[in-house]
Amino acid sequence: MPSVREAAFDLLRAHGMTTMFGNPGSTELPMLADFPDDFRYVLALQEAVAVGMADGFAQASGTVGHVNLHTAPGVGNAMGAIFNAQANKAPLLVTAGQQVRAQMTYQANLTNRDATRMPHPLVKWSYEPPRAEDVPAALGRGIHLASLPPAGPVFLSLPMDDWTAEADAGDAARTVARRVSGAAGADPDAVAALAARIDAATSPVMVAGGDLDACGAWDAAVELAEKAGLPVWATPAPGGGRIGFPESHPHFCGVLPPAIGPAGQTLEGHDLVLVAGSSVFPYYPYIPGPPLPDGAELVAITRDPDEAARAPVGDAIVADPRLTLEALATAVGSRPAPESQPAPAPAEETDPIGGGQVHTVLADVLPEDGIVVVESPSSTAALRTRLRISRPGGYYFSAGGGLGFGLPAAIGVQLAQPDRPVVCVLGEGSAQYAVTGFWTAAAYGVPVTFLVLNNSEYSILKWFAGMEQVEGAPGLDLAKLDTAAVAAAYGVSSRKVEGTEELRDALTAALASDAPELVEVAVAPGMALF
Ligand SMILES: Cc1ncc(C[n+]2csc(CCOP(=O)(O)OP(=O)(O)O)c2C)c(N)n1
Repeated sequence: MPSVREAAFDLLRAHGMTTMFGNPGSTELPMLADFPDDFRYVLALQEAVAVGMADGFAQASGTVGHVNLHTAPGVGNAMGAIFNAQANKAPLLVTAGQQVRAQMTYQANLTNRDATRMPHPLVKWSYEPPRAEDVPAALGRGIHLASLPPAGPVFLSLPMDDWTAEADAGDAARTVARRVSGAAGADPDAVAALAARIDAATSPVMVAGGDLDACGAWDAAVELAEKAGLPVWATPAPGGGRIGFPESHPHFCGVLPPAIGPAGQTLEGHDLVLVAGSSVFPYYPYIPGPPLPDGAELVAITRDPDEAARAPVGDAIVADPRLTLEALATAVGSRPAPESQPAPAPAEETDPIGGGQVHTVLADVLPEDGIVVVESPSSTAALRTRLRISRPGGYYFSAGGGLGFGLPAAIGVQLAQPDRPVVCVLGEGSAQYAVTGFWTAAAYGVPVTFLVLNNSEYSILKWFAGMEQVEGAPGLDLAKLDTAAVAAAYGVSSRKVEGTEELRDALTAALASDAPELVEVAVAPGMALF
């Protein structure tokens, strides 16, 4: 009979889940005993960083990411990152150790007394198997649930004495053999009706969301846009964790503003809005107004039933966006291409340089297959204007908005995509939420280029203060924060630069290096909107 541990690792292996992120404690050691040679354990020094790495890894690899946490306090540390993972729709298996079953009832030290309730609102399923021999089946159920749409994290609390128990060989083999797939196409009648609505519209438009990237729908989106002559907007940046349409394509118009009124105004002139792979819409801040132009209609295609149900306006089809867009591209009639948007004006030159200049340089030096992982709040808009990401899997951003995602996620993305250069673009404030990730990058030789924009303040919060008519709020300045020194202390080679020439040279060298490198650039305070 195999042990529960052998059966569990066989299952993980069968799903290609041979990378485990984690931070171990005494309650996790029995799971990690005799760690198989074909598995890789990636140590994070804090649990939120472990989850962030697993999140990036899961999204960029297309497999279920596995992160193993230390019982109650480890899960507690990880909660913000689990929140981000569910917003990112990252398929994650989150396991955590638990006290020995025999002394859980007495609440021995480190017992997580309400283990399944702890991460509950943030995960699709939270479970503690009733018996040791149920652990492999519970892991299997968790892996399938995490990856079925809408993908997201699941949580399993696993008592530490379960691993050496005997598993039933037949049950274990049947669990390992199971495959579950969830790409469901749309009802053909719904596709035909929607194609007819697109054909009948005077000026239809598409809004592309990040889930198009996750479900491999770029080609289908381009095919439909080109055939039906649709201009294409990207869904508002705060919730667009990924990019669903090539931003250098002549049909691409820009990123929709993230507030109700301005988004509605931007869509002015269109009578049918086709949203694909996004909620309607990830709004923030609150600027009221009609969500659509007068008389316009909206249809959303999403594989997330909750997104379909909660949209404030329009109809929705719950189906796989790739299959649905492919079917639509066949069914719609042809129309001429829309007028292209003019290229953006060069970024304004300032001293110190601004986010627009930084991202102009980044656009110049980033190889075509480069990936950016972005957590630079005041310069995200400028980055989207300047970079025009045009390859699938080229952009990752925290759809949940919780800081501390970017730095570890970039490490996970780079581990999943070792052949593509990864640049992690961080505000100096954002970097601080996950600095221990620098140690993992250095210790495992993960060659991420960290680009830190230092404006010595929480710029975006000062901008929000203006929006919210708040005056005199404390805690918005970050004088003397030396991120390069922090990264160097963790073993990442770091340098500080000023001006576009120094930045260009430093980034070029960092991208050519096969080790992690950090470039910290001094930038002007304030928002860089383009
Ligand atoms: C976990 C978490 N805590 C706090 C915030 C609130 N917050 C949003 S942006 C921001 C400032 C980020 O500063 P920095 O990275 O320097 O970016 P800048 O606005 O200066 O570009 C803060 C604190 C958050 N989003 N997530």
